[in-house]
Amino acid sequence: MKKILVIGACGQIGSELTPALRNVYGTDNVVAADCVYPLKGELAESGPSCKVDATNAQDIADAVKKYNIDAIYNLAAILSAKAEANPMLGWNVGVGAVLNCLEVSREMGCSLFTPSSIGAFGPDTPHDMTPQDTIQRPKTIYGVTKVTGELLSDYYFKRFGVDTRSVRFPGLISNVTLPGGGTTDYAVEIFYAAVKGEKFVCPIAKGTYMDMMYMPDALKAAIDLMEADPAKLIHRNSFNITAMSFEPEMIYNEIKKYIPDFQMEYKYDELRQNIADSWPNQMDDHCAREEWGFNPKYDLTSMTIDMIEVLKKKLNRQ
Ligand code: AKB
Repeated sequence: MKKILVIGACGQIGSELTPALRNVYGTDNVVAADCVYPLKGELAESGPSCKVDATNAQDIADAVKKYNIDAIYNLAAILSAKAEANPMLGWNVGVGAVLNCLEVSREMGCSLFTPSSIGAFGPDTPHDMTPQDTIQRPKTIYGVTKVTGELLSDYYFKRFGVDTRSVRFPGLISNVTLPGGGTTDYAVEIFYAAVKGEKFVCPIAKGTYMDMMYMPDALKAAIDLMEADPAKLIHRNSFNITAMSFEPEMIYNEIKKYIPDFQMEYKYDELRQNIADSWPNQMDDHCAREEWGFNPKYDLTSMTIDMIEVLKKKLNRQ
């Protein structure tokens, strides 16, 4: 059985990917690691955990050695808007951590999953049906780190044979851990406001389309890609994947079907709006579908129903 290290286990993706991996590979085979230690609650109680600061290569190497790890999911990230406010931090985590994981993987024989993002594209990229292989000239430090991570990961695969794989995640909508510092965060925050009965102030302008995905589909994608037959992978770093594309008015109207009193006003945030305008409206993800069977389950309607149901329970708003 694979032994897996999840770095950034307490974040938006890690807090759900770790239990999902434990379900597949067994609790003892999935080590939850984060720079904030000790871990608390379910993550700490349901399996092994340790401290890993991904900007410190020795931390990663020690964990790999101690737990006999053969696959790493590196989820350490500073999201787009937050990285723009602190570019050095964005670079150190976005590239430093990736390079550390690549080196440890090379030396210790691990496979490595590192998420890329729609942020790896920029204003010169075709915005509609954004191709898998196309212009990548992002104007954010987050995007620069994502493109660098993609290139380094392909380099380590070709040069050293490290089994690196990655997806370009769209905005991820989830109900366990809030994102924070991202451009697509509004699509999570809008649900919390609606379920709490609060008016939502939308930081993204009407008509701004971005790719999105519900977390269960993102988790399945990450696990499926790492299980995919390497002989079938033409691409590796990174695959376009998307489940839906919408603009704020569409998600607002969908939520209103179930919470009719819900209100939203627009007050756009210049930084986030500029970033959103530079990202694709909708990516073409046929390579992921053909090469490893990517096939998301949730669309805007089914995600909205599930999000509202789960958040009503979580926030005691039955
Ligand atoms: C962000 O908005 O920064 C992230 C992303 C799309 O990579 N959610």
